[in-house]
Amino acid sequence: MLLVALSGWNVGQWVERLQKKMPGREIVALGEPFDRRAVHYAVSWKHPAGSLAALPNLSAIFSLGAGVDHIFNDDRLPDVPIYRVVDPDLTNRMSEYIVMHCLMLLRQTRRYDAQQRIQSWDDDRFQPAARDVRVGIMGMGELGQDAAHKLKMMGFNVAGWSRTPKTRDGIPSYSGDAGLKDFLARTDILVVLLPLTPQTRGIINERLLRGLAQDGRLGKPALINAGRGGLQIENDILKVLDEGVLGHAVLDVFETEPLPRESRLWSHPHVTVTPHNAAMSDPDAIGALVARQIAKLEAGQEPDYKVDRARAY
Ligand code: NDP
Ligand code: OXD
Repeated sequence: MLLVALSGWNVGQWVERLQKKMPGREIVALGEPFDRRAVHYAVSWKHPAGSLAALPNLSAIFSLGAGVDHIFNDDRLPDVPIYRVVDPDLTNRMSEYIVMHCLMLLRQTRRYDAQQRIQSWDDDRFQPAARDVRVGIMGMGELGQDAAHKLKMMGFNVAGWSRTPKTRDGIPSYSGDAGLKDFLARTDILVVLLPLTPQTRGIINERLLRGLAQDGRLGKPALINAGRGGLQIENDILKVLDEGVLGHAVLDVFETEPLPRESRLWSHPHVTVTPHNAAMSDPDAIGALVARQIAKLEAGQEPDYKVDRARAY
């Protein structure tokens, strides 16, 4: 039996799509009556803490997202392997978001939108070339590397920062604490695609943002965070925006989600907010992934994309 343990997403839709991908398998949603001994697998998106405990035959948990911080929030998490989403559907969605916002920053679309509203262009029509804009990606994993590759194809001058060095596509790689200062100093658009772990919590803070390049072709540096809200200190972002140290922030994720009505981020002229949907998990694509992963397990093979509990991602 597969237990569907979700909060905040449409449970009925997930059960229906998972059932289509795994006809014949018994699937139950949390909240329905079920025999706890019959559960062998669970899929989770922000499952309520403790809801996966006391399942004596549970052998694997599948995160329905790429991130797994939502799973580690459970202080009664059973000690079984956890697998996460790595899937071209989700990866493409994220790269669309990152490329789109880098291009919007490059081509200053918000400035022209504002000018359209007052029916008057200013005299400054010059647009910098993508090759003169330095994008720095924090988190060069599945999502960061794909975004880096696609941004490079668009002509941007791309580099990455990660825990361990990378050698792909000739993209300059910076790593660890030792590489951070130089990475920030060459970055005009900072793209954050890190997982939320004890090491990365609060990493997007005033000190880090003050380290971004101030000599770039966009005038002021910009931030795009599509990783997790816990990576950022929102008061610090607002402070450096107000001071003009940061030119613009594009935020898909927030310290508290949904973004509270009273947050200044909603109305700040240099902030763009989106509702944590940079790369939604599509039930068809991710349902098919879960079905493949369970088939592997039942064929005696190790499923892909196992989460390292010690690293927490
Ligand atoms: P991966 O695990 O593939 O990549 C994580 C990257 O972060 C790796 O390059 C890793 O370094 C780096 N990293 C982790 N910890 C550190 C650290 N302490 N210092 C420096 N680098 C570090 O994850 P994905 O690319 O698949 O996903 C990234 C995140 O994107 C997810 O965890 C999730 O939070 C977020 N996400 C957001 C979505 C949205 O809609 N907004 C949708 C999907 C995901 P190394 O390679 O050296 O291990
Ligand atoms: C994910 C997300 O982690 O959607 O996949 O945030």
